[in-house]
Amino acid sequence: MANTKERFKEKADGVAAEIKDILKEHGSKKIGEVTLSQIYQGMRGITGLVTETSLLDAQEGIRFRGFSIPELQQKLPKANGGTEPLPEGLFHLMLLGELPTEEDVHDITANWQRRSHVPNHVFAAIEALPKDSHPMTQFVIAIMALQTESKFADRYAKGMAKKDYWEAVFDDSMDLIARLPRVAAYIYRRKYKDEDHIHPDGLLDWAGNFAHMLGYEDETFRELMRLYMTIHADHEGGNVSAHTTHLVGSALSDPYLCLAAGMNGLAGPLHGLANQEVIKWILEMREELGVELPSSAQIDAYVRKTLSEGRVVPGYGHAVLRKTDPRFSAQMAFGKRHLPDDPLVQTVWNIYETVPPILQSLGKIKNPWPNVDAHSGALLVHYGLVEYEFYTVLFGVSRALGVLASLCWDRALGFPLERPKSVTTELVKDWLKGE
Ligand code: FCX
Repeated sequence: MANTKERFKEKADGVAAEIKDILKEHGSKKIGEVTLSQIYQGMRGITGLVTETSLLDAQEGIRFRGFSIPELQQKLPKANGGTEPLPEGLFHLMLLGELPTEEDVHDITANWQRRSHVPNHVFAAIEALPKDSHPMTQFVIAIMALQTESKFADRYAKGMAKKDYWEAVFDDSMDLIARLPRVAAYIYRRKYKDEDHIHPDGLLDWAGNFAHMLGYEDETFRELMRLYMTIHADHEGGNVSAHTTHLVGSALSDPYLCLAAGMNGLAGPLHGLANQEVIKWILEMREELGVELPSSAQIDAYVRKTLSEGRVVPGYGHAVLRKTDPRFSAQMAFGKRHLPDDPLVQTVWNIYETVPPILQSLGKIKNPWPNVDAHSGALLVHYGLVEYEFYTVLFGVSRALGVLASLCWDRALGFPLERPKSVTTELVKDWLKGE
C-alpha cells in the first residue's frame, strides 16, 4: 500500500483540480456580505478561509472530516485493550480525509517514532531559560530551537521549486509532531520533577508514550491522553492558533516558525490558556470557601463575584459555539466512567449546572455553555497532574496535529500570501458621509 505521503499528494492533487474547476465556473459567486460591526468586532461570521481538516457547527460542535467526536470514539482504531481513539488515526483522517485502518495507524506510530529524535541543542535552549518561565514560553522557545532541523527552510534556501513546497512542509510537520511529546515532557519534568527525565518507550503509541515520558504509567491516564490529544486537535480554521499558523505559513515561513506563532496565540487566556485559568479559578474558590465540594449557592455567589470584578468565567462561552461543547461532554463521559466520585470533577459538574443560567441572565453573552477548557484540568488533577500552568502545553501538543495537517493542505493547494484589506476609522467616517 502507498505510504501516507504519496496518498496525501494524490488526494491533494485531486482536490486542487476540483478547486480549479470550481473557481473557473463560480469564482465570482457571492457567499456573504460584510457589515461594519463585523470588521470592528473580531470578524465574527465573516467566511474568509478554507480549512479542509474540520468544520465547526454552532449547534452541533466540531466534526473532523464529517465525523463527530462520539463517532470518532467508535470508528477510530484504539490501543490494545483500550476504548479511546488513537490520535494517530485522527491525524490520518484530517490529512487524507478517510478513516484509517489499524495498519494505517500503526504505520503513523512507527513513522513518528522514527522521526522523534530531538537534538541536544533544543534541550540546551530550554535549560537556558529560568525554571520558573511559563511552560508555554519554554515550549515555544523549544519549537523555535528545533527550527534548525527544518527541511523546508533548507530546501527553500537551495532554490526549491514551488511544486515541491508541500513535500518539505509534510516532512517538517511529521518531524515536529513526532518530537513535540519529548520536548513537552522534558519541560514538565524539568520544571516540576527535579529534572528527573524519562526516556521514551518505543513500544508505545504517540499519546501513550507521551503519558509515559510525563511520568504517568496508569493505563487509564494513557487512555485519557489519547482522548485528550484527539479532541483538542482541531476546531476549524478561524480560531487563533489555527488561523495564526495558517497566516504565518502563507508567507512561506517553515512549519516550525508557523507552529511557534500559533502556540503564542494558544497561550492567551481567552484561548488555550483558559484550561489553566479554569482550574486555578476552582481551586481559589475552594480555598476561599474552605470546602472541598462547594454547594450550588456557594458556586452561584462566587460566579457573581467574579463577574462583578470585571473578570470572565473561564471555560464558559465561545466565539462560534452556541451549545455545550461536545469536547466538554466527551470529557464528562470519561469522568462518569472512570472517576465519578472525584470531588473536583463533581465540582466541575456542579458549575455546569450553576453557571449557564447566570451568564444567560446578563443578556450579553452569546453562549453561556461550557467549552473544552471547562473540564480538562479536573481530570488531569485526579491522576496527579496538578501543575496547571502546564495544561496549555498539553493542548498545544494536540493542536499541532490539526494545524500542521492543515498547513500541509495549504501548501499542497498552493494557497497564496494572506493579505486582507484593513481600513481606518477616518475612512469609515468618509464612507458614511458619502451614504
Ligand atoms: N464570562 C464573562 N463574560 C463573558 C464570558 C464569560 N465566560 N464570555 C463572554 N463574555 C462577555 C464578553 O467578554 C463580552 O463582554 P463585553 O461586551 O463587555 O466586552 C460579551 O460577553 C459578549 O461576548 P461574546 O460575543 O459572547 O463572546 P466572544 O465571541 O467575544 O468571546 C470567548 C468568546 C471564548 C473569548 C469568551 O466567551 C470568553 O472570554 N470566555 C472565557 C475564556 C474561555 O473559556 N476561553 C476558551 C475558549 C475556547 F474554548 C478555546 O479557545 O480554548
